[in-house]
Amino acid sequence: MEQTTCSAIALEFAILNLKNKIEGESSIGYSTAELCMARKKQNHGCHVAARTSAKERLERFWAVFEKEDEVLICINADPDALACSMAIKRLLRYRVKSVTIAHPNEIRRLNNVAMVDRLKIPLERLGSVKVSEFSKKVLVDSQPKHLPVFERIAFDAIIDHHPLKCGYEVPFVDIRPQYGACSTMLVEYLRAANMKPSAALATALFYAIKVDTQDFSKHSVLADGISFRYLFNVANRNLVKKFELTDLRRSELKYFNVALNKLRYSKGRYYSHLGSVRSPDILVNIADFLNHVDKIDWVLVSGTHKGKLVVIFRCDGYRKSAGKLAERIFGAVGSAGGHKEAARAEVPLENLELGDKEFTTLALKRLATRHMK
Ligand SMILES: [Mn+2]
Repeated sequence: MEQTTCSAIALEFAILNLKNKIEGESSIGYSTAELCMARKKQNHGCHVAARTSAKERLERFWAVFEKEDEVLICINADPDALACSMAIKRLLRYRVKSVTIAHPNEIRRLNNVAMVDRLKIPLERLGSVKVSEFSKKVLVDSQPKHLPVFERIAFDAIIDHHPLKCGYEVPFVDIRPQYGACSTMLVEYLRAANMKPSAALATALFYAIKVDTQDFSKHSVLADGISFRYLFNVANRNLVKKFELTDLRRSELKYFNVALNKLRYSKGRYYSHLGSVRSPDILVNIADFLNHVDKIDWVLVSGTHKGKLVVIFRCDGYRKSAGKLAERIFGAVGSAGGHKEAARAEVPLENLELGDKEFTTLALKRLATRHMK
């Protein structure tokens, strides 16, 4: 919440300064179009709305559909794609006979499951619908080249923000890679259509922009900030917080007990080996949790999964490198690496030459201490 408010305020300044400039020219993001036009000259055959306003893009998008159409929206389900599909469904309401959203991937990430459940987003698995029974197909937040299943579908419209991959003949294409989130583009479509998003739609789009721009710490453009600010008052930010927080299964809570029971502290460092775990993801949750503790410089949490020792490293990343430490300790016997503040190692248990001894928190501590000052 605090973070949201901060970014919103910072953005508001930027937006106020540039508001007039932007409102003067209602189209943002030509560079893709120009890039694509250049590629078109190289016979790549790619149509993009070049130098068009949001209103013109909307009209051209709408022109693809007819009243009797049964529309299939294909997505590779992540928050941005989910939000975009909801927005397209809204854009096409009363304009077509039906709209179905389908995704080929299983939604496993709990944050995404929470989003789908709580916003009641109606979804089908792509494998269980008959693509040929739909008269129009739309691809959003992805391009045909991203997935073989998408490549086999003849799309009528593509809206995306990933790097442009030409080479398909599609009646309507709007690809703007400079945008931080595809949802930003869809907010522009909704605004051009004078459609005020419902709380559920606004919440989805707001969350999507947050996720894809990593709270504006990753690449984004002013347009992302404008859409974000536009959604700010409509979106339910408590619900967004809930999506962000949801990353634990009830069945995983018991591992916290184990982790705290096995915890060892030494010289500002926490070590804990959990033994066998059902998924290594829980090691990440526990390492992140221990990293909340004051005056702790390093957190090393390990567990075994499918014949491998998995070790999660956390530190502040200031004059320390978790990635380098992970490599020094485990690089010779397994795969290890990561960033300054977070790293991971995976080692086949046989490489640890444990004999008939069990790996323990003490063994983890000894291994690590050898490579730490
Ligand atoms: Mn995206």
